[in-house]
Amino acid sequence: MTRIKSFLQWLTETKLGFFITVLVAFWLKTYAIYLTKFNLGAVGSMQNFLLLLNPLPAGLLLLGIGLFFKGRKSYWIIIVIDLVLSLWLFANILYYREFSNFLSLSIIKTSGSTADNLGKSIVGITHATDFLALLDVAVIIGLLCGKVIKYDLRPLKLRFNVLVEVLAIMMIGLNLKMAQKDRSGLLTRTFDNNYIVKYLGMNEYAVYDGFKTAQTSAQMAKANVSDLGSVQKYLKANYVKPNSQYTGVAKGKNVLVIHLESFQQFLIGYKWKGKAVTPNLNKLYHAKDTLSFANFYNQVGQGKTSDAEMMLENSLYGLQSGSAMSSYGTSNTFESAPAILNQQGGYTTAVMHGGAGSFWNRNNAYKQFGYQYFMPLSYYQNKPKYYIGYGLKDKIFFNQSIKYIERLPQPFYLKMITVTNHYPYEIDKKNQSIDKTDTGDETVDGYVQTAHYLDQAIGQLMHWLKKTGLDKKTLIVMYGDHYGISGNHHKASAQLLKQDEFTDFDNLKFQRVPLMFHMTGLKGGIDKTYGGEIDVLPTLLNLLGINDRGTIQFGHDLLSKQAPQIVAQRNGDFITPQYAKVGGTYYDTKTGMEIVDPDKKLKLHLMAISNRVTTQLSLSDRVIDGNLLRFYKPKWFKKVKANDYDYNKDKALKKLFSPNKTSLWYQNHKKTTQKQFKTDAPELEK
Ligand code: GP9
Ligand code: MN
Repeated sequence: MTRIKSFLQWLTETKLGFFITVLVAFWLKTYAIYLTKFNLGAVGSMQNFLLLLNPLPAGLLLLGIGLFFKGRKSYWIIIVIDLVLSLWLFANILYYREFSNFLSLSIIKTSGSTADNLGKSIVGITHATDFLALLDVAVIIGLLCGKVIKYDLRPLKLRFNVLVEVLAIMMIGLNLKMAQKDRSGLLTRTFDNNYIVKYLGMNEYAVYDGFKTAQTSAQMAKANVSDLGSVQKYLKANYVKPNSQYTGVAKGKNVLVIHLESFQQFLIGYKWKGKAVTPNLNKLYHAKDTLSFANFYNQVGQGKTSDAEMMLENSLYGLQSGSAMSSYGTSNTFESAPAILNQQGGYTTAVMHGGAGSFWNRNNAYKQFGYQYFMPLSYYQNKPKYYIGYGLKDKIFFNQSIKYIERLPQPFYLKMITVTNHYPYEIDKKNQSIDKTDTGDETVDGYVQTAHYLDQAIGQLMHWLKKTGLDKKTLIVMYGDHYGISGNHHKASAQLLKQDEFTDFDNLKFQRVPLMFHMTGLKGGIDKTYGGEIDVLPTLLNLLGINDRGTIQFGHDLLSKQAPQIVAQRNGDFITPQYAKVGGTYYDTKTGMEIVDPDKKLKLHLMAISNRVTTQLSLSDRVIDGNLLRFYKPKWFKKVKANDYDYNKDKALKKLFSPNKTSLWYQNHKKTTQKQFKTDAPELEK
């Protein structure tokens, strides 16, 4: 008893005791708020441990500043710092509720009107429990004023105060190290701000983001109109005329882009134990009204999915490191597919994805792209059994998307991003309907299983499209975003392909992913032209008959007779129908053999291709890191203003569900088509 008493006395009557009280209150409160107010989704012991730990080092560092002061001042400085940190936490709670993202200085600086919008609705979105973020500060002030906490006017030793700060910095370092170990590329790839907060903490995120912003704005400040001039000059000199036979064949049709997660070309036609892994996609691939590309390559870098999206929406490459959508998606000017289609063809534009809206900074980047609707996970009913890995299982996702698709005013441009076929390729027993492969490589063997699941989900969606007649009004575009099996699995890849070996050249060819354009009446076939993700937008715009001559796009119409067929990889490697380059080595594409001693002429030729590839990549980088499109003002294009878009669920759905004569729902006598979606998803069985 006396022990407790003397401990309480220490807490309330010494300066150090006061400091510890404030620190522990701040720490535990932040942790409680992490768990209840944010959707950080910590899984596994390491993530949970770091989540618990991470408010502590920053608290120690910042509150510790107060220790350097003397007397009563020291107490009040600690309280002011605590109050500032707590207000920051409070503001984050509100901001997160609206935008599923964290506050950063760049957001505060660049989007005054976002803050305005928030300001207007601040009362509406505040919950009573949010004040938990400020409660401890109020209590401590009360205790101090009520003299329960007594001032201890003795100064602490300077050496001690410095030690506290050093300890805090060491803890931050250790935290960072553990986080990097658990999630490599955490700070370089920037896939999700949620992850940075989860691993490192909210204040660390703010610092990190401030640093990134300073870096990007320095680059931007250096750029000027003449940089745009050199890009335009290059694009003009290398212009590829689209194939006029295909111009406008899909004019006025809806466009449904289906993003096939981690889906590689080799899966098409692939059989395991006598069973086709992707029967539905195989059928589609070979259908007479599908234009399929057999030599279509992914060209992503570290930004993976987001790089694929960047290329498809803008015909701009991802960046050499990190994700362009994460680093530049909030601030850059773009001339993207949704905005072009909306302005030139009256399209309604939307993205649906059963994963977190903050991933790859989608909830900001899509606004800059001009997407009118973005329906991430928060628009869907979620249950533990519906969810795996990064989002809703594809069948559940499609099933729940019907009610939104059928309400979209037509013509629409809709992108649906699947996610079940994602590393580590795990799916629960009930959803397994093909055996795993038997290479013995754990990360590889589940791949056919999740791919098979994705294929079934696609089959179900296609069935619904047919039943509702929407297929006749829609151009369906399907593409695989990037490899599923990385270059670290040569042995298992050789086994899958039934080859004796798997060379670096094989790995380059492994980067092929499907690209299909499917539409009733389309003159289809399997096209062997070499191309990549950068080329999808120009090809699509030509099919839709939308003239975009002069837009800054690095790709070209894949159906063009003049297609140069040089496919760049983000690291400068390339492949053409004749030659390929991987690292420093050149290959003969047809034989897969190394070109050991090229003659002078060939050498020059290879160098020329290589130069062309690197020039193109660096010019595209310049467009993004210099934000060059802000200088580009074609007459026909109205600049996108991010603030015109609001992905708040209630507001968006109110608008979407107000009857529109051009929607499928309206045309179906104002009845839902949900029943026409047949699924065997075991999670939905009664
Ligand atoms: C998550 C998803 C995954 O939303 O799109 O991205 P990836 O890891 O494939 O880049
Ligand atoms: Mn992906």
